[in-house]
Amino acid sequence: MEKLIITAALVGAEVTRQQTPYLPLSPREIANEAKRVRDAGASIVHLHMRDETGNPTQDKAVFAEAISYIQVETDLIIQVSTGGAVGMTAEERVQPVTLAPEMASLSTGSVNFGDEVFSNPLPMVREFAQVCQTYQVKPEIEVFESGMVQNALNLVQQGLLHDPLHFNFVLGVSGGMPATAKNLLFLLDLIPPTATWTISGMGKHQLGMNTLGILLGGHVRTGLEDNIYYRKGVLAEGNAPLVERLVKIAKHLERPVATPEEARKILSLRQK
Ligand code: KMH
Ligand code: ZN
Repeated sequence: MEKLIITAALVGAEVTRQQTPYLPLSPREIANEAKRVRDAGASIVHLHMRDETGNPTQDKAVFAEAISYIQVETDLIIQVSTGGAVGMTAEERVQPVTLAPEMASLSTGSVNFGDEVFSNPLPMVREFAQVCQTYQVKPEIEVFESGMVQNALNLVQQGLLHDPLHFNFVLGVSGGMPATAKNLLFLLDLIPPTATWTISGMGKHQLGMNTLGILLGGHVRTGLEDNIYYRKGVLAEGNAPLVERLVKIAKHLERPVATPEEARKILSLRQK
C-alpha cells in the first residue's frame, strides 16, 4: 500500500459558528488551522473561504490571502474548492483555480444536497476541467453518487481529464450515496486501476469510513466541513484532533502517513 494521505477539510461552506465555536473563519484563522493540521499529520488542506460576516465566498482575493499565509508557514498541498456553496454561479465558483493552486475539487455531476440541489451541469464541469488544465491544477473528482464516476471517465475521453485520476468519494450527504462499506466497494470497482482515491464520510460516518479507507489502501479526508463531532455529543476542538486520531489509527494498522512531499508524488502533482 502507498503511504496514507490525510486531507483536512477545514471549514466548508455550510457549518456555522453557532454549530461549533471551533470553526476557523477568517483567512488568518484558516491559515492557523492549516498549520495545526500539518503539525498533526495532514498533507492536503481542502479550502473554502468565508467573508467578514462568516458567509461562504469564492472571492479570489480572500483565497489569495489565506493561501499566501499557508504557503509561508507550511509545505501543505493546497486544494481549493470549486464547489463553493449551493446557489453560487459558475463564474464565482471557478475563481480560486486561477490562483494556480496544486489541486482543486471538481464535482462531476449534480446531486440533491439536503433540501437543495448542488448543481453541476456537464457544460460547466467541462469548463472547470478546462480551467484546471490551463492552470496545471490537478482536479480531485468529487463523487457524491455513482454516475459521477462515469461522467469523469467521459471527460477523459474528451481530453479534459488525464490519468492518473484522483477521486474523492463523498458518502453520506443527504441526497447522495449513503456511507456504507458496500457502496464504497461498488465505487472502487468503477474506477481505473491507475486511479488514486480518498474517502469522506459525513457526520457520524466520518470515522468509520476513514478507517475503512485506511484498511483498503485508499486515502482519507477528515475535518469540520464533513463532521463537527469528535464523538457522539462531543464537539471536535478544531480540525487537528480529528487528524491526530487518524494518524493514531493508521499507526495501529501499520499504515505510514505521507508527508506533503510524498503525497505530491503519490498524486502525480505538477513538478514545481
Ligand atoms: N459546499 C458543497 C455544496 C467542493 O468543495 O467541491 C459543495 C462542496 C464540494 O463542498
Ligand atoms: Zn468542499
